[in-house]
Amino acid sequence: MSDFFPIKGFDHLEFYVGNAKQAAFYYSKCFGFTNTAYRGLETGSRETASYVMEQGDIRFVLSTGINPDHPISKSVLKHGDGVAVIAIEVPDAVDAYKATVERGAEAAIAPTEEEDGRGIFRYAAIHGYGDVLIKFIDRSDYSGAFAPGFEPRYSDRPLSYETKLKAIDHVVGNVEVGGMERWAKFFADTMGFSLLVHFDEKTISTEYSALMSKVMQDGTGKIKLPINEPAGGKRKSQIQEYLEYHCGPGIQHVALATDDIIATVAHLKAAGVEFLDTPKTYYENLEKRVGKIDEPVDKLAELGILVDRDEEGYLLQIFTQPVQDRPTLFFEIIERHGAQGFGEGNFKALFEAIEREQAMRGNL
Ligand code: TYF
Ligand code: FE
Repeated sequence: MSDFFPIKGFDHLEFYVGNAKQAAFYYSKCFGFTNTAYRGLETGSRETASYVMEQGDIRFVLSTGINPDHPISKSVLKHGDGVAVIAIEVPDAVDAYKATVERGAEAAIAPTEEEDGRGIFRYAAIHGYGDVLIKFIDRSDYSGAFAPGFEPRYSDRPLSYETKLKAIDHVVGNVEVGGMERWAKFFADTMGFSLLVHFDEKTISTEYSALMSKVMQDGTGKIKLPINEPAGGKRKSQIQEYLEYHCGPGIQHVALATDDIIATVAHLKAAGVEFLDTPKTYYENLEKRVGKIDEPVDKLAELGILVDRDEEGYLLQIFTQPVQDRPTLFFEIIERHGAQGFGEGNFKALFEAIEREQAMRGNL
């Protein structure tokens, strides 16, 4: 199967937040992003303020509503802070919009052109799961800072510039029971994505809870979108907990790739980012379980980094705590050494760690 329109890769993720100025500070000071462009009252934007944050090939846009009636303010009231838009760069946004809408996607933003002295910026959007928008961006005729209306920012290097985050590896959605099939089919039918892996409830279960997941991928392998749904268990699934606090389907985690996870996690931890903890027993017999790895195991253990191996190689990964008061969005940091999986071998240890947190929140 191949895509119904060409895809260049992730363009950005847009977060809707209650206070974009402070969120920008967090992603800069703790995660090592640089603010490269801004739009707000000072630039003539009366309704919203947005901060473009960049690191490696990763671009986050942090947006807030300036009045209570703006859709961003309403989204934040309902969902809390989180990722509201998955923006994909394409060579032709009209073509991407038409291709998907013709195949049954629900239109959200009709093809739009914005022009300034730096060229023409084109975009369109369709609806994804929950209130998430999937935006198509064509910046091939645009050379300005991010988009028209934004002013470039020439910030100093952020404090933790050594975080070395490099790219968006995958973006995961949580949907309601029955939604996994439906949304996997949506990405297949409207965008031509194909199924990379399917984790059934037996692969992803602990003594107490379970979930199912299908990973959908575009033809180039640049866009990987796993979709989780809760499955039955003795206690509440972490996916159910998310759906309750987020008030519906939405983005659960964003995995950020690095080539030096030890340096990245050491910096994030020093900057105050909180991670799920990994029991010391995880590292007993580690190399018996995953084979020989080219990493200092004592350092991995010290930082709580998880290891998994598949036929093609190994990967290292670790998960943050939720990054807002609601137990909703969190980040994964991942370093791949050949492995193209998602850390299946770690699911049990990971989900047990999440359940310990759920218990502390009174949500089991
Ligand atoms: O993206 C993945 O599939 C892995 C594992 O609730 C995972 O990062 C899956 C579900 C989940 C947390 C992590
Ligand atoms: Fe993941």
